[in-house]
Amino acid sequence: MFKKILIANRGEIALRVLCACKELGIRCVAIYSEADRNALHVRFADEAICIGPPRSAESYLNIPAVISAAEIANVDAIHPGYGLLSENANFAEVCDASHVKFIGPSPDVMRLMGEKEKARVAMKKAGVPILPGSEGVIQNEDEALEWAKEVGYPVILKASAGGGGRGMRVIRSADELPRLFQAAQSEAAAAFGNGDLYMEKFIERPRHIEFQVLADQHGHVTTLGERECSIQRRHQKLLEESPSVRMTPELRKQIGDKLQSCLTEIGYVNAGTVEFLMDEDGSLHFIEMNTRIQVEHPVTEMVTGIDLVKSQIRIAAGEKLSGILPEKIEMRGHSIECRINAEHPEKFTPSAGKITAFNMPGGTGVRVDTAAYTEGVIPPYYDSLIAKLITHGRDRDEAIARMSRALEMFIVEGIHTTIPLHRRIMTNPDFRAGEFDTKFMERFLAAPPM
Ligand code: MV4
Repeated sequence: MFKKILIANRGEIALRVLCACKELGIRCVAIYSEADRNALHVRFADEAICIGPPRSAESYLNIPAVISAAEIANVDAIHPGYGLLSENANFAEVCDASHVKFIGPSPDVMRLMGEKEKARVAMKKAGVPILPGSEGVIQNEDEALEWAKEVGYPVILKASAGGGGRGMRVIRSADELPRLFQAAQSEAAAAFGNGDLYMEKFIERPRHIEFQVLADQHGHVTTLGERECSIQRRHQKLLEESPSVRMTPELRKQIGDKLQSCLTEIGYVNAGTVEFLMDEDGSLHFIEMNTRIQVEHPVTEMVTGIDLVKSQIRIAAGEKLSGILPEKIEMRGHSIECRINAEHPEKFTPSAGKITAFNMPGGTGVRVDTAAYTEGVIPPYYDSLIAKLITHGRDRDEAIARMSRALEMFIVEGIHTTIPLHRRIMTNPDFRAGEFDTKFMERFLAAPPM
């Protein structure tokens, strides 16, 4: 096992990784920017190294600075958390060259999944269902018109180097295709330095459902059920749950088996998330794969009882899944996560500043992942997620009841947060009935508050 790990992240996920290291008896090294001197991940780490000024580009995203810290502290491995450098294949390659284990898949596999069009082909080969669409990258407008005719309108153009909703265009008829093709191509080229596009049939009101996987270095892959992530706004998830109310044991097993053979074939190693869209008929279609631990991983931990971050570290150290996981993985009850962001609950504008009062809820079935504290300062430079409130119950109704009362008992003063928004979502009849899709928040925010 590793003796010392560097945590290349901040905020709640840096603390989450720190917890895993402590439980495994591994020393941890925090890195921090000048804005994070008083952060909890610094306080609780065994060592801490300041790596630069507040802006991420000059600190947490500065590869030479991160690698220098790893060398000075003489660590065996680096855990990247989510965001920041977590899906940067070049960073993983520099780690390899510096003889520091990057806790994640190989750079080659990260690159494959980073090219969305190639990931689609890889999944299709293994029998994972994908949407009807183009084969390979689309070179020009004429090719796009041909594919659209074959697939049938409406279609969606996506950037191969994109993901997470950037650089997409929905096309409803041939006459608007040339203009939107050009727009998508230049947007992708500007945003990702690569204008490659591909096309899919467009699903009007999908649900976003993702599968959690764990894969070791010995060719073993396990799936740990799914998460429902349809409650989002502008591609930012607000609330996630596991299991999905629309999933059946048959569909879960069918998709799980296909993913197992696909990821074994590819040589995937690490925790990972495979994203699907569910159409109106309840069928799943692969869209993309994320090679990192995700923000919403706790809901899977709550229903499976498996510590995903400890699993990542043990996998990276060479342990087999058979030694990490129980013989039979049982899914128990239902879990929901509310993302608490330092934002105005209606305007969604960032709200940085000092927290003047802070009370975390607790009690049966309640978990809070956070690095916030009374008198702590939320800097304006980073992601606005300040806490994750997670509940677990025998069933969905109990998880919702626990969430409602936990949200009432969660006090954050001095800054605006999304807590009031979540309190309102908990009372929404469609949410309570499990009747929603990715357009839920648009409808919810358009309706007058109750
Ligand atoms: C789609 C789609 C409809 N049809 N693809 C947005 C984020 C990116 N990961 C994929 N996205 C979408 N792809 C087809 N073929 C609708 C979306 C989409 C969406 C997907 C998941 C969660 C929220 C979303 C919000 C708007 C659009």
